[in-house]
Amino acid sequence: MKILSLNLLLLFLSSYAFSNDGYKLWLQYHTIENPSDWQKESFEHFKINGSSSTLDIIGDEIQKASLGFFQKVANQDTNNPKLIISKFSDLDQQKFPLDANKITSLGSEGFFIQDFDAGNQNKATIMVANTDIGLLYGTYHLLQKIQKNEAIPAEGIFQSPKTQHRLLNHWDNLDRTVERGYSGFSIWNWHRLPRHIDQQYIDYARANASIGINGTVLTNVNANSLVLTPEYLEKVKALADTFRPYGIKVYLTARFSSPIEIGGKVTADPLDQEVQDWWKEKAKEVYKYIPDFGGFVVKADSEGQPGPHNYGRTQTDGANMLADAVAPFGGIVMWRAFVYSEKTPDDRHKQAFNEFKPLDGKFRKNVIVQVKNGAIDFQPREPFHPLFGAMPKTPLMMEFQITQEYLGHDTHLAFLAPMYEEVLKEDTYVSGKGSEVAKTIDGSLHSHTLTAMAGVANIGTDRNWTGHHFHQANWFAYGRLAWDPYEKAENIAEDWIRLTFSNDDDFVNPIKEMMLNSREMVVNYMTPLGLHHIMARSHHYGPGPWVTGGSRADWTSTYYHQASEEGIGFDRTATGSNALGQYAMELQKKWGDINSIPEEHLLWFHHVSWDHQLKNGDNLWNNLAKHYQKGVEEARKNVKTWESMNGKIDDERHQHVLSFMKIQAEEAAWWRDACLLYFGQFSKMPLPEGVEPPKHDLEHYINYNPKNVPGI
Ligand code: BDP
Repeated sequence: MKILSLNLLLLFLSSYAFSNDGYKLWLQYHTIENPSDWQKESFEHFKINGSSSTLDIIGDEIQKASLGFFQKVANQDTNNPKLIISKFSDLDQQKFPLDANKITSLGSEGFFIQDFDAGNQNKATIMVANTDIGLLYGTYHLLQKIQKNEAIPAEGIFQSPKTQHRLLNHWDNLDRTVERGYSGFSIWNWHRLPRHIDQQYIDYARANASIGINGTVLTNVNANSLVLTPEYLEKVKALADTFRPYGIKVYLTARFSSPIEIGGKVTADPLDQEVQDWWKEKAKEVYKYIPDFGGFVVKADSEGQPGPHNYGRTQTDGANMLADAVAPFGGIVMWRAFVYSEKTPDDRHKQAFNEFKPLDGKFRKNVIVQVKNGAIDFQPREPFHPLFGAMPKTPLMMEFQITQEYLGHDTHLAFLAPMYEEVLKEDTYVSGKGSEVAKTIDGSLHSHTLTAMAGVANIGTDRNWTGHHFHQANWFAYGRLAWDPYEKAENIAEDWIRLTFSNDDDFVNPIKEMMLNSREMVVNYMTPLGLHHIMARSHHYGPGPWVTGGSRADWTSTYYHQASEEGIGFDRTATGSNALGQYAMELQKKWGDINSIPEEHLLWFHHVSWDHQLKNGDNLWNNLAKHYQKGVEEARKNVKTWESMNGKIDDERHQHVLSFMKIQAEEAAWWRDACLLYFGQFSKMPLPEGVEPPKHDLEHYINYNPKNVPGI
């Protein structure tokens, strides 16, 4: 009997060890082999000064971590604590004298952790902050350090976020579909709210807090004014109350025509007094429900959304009206610069710049202009948006897309930190050399105090949140870069792997390399050498270089690649649309010259003949074909690498990722074959050696159209 139960126990333990659905994200708290005395002691004797719901969360987190790390229950020890977590104001400063100025400079979200030795009695690790939320961030930081088996450096850890508002943007609709969402439905169950608070809301807040995200925009930028009605504000309040102890504020998208749709007004003209008053009253109402409501995000005059243009007004007229409404309550307005129209007869690349640059300095103090990383639309690679170097008098925030609308949706592994990093590091030259985009985002370049970053979320009801297990890393990476836009993609990848999977270097190193190369791999098999927007129509999944015609030229592929027998690429130099003229002279010179432009941007800015010789001495067509082939080979290699990791992590996640990687390898070939067949009609050149011939003819690929692709 005893033997049987022991066997059962072993069976249970082994199936537990080999199954992991990924729900716990990077908060696995897996067992630490050979923990140090310090690690164990801190958990056996910790003390939290004060009481609040946030401090309770800290206590719970330490318990969870202790059980996971050491299979031990952690204990509060008020007499002889080895880990003291305290607001500075609650710390016994006689025992632990700290530099008050230094602590003040942590601000409201920073933390300080140091091993402190003031004689035998007072040896302890101290974590201090000015607020409970600072302590929560400190706790997650410390627990992550422990999980990674890292020691606290002698000088301590002194951290505070470099941007003020670090937000997820959910493109979630009230019916729970998610625009460009590939991981199930929206996690906001509006129908059950406000009476049912799902555990997932709490887990969501916890995950975000653990990487420093402090705001969430609950609703789609293609907005529904219904969310501003009392019925929905009740629901929004329930979410805000749930998130508050985790330091997360709630924001909503404001549909510009709301005064008409839910206010009974005849106009939404921003200069109309009644409309202005309506928004002021609406803001007052929202703040009654949610006193710390963050503010509004607005998509106006873009892709059919209403906006100030409907009334012949400017983007400033619209933004400032909303800003005035939320200002008395400390709210902000994030006004999107993603404004373009098929009726404007100019390169789509140029339109936002042309519209916003003249408005520099004309926005209210609580407005920040939200700019996508590139001028077109979240492509696998885009040059940075020229607005980042053009509006010194206006706070600008970065909008990254975490969900992979144009990078293979949920099944294609693409670690996005290198892409984010690439843009943040670019020099705009707006204030001379050294004007990196990151310095605009953290406000340091033009001394702005209102700073922010937004990431379009990739989260849904899938058990592992993000579809592909590795796409959790993109949520994680986004949070880390919003906290510190100067962070290195490499460190982020390594941390994520260690926290999520394993500390085994034989796993960490090859997988880190795979992750760091993955975005470039996707560029190779989708849009090498500066190609862009050649995805299938509407759902953007799979290749569609043949997409042409229809209601809008700027939603077709032929508009962007301009392929003909003469060559390929969009001429954005002075001989073409001159979008290049929107960048600094230094860049105009470098990028304007076909021989000095980095090849990764070549076809973005130049129309290039097929036989043009690139730096490696080979012609454009051969280079293009080889990029496609390389991408396919890398995707196949990843399958092998991942297979060789069998047994190093739990089977469940291993199998899940493996099947996705096989899809990716297959579809990389789909991309290569379709694009090379299509472009080959124009180049009329044979495939170079080493590039596999396509499996089917072009017709086959044109006719292949996957049905019911999610996320539209
Ligand atoms: C594009 C998407 C579209 C979004 C739009 C936006 O295709 O679904 O609504 O961006 O950012 O990438 O407003």
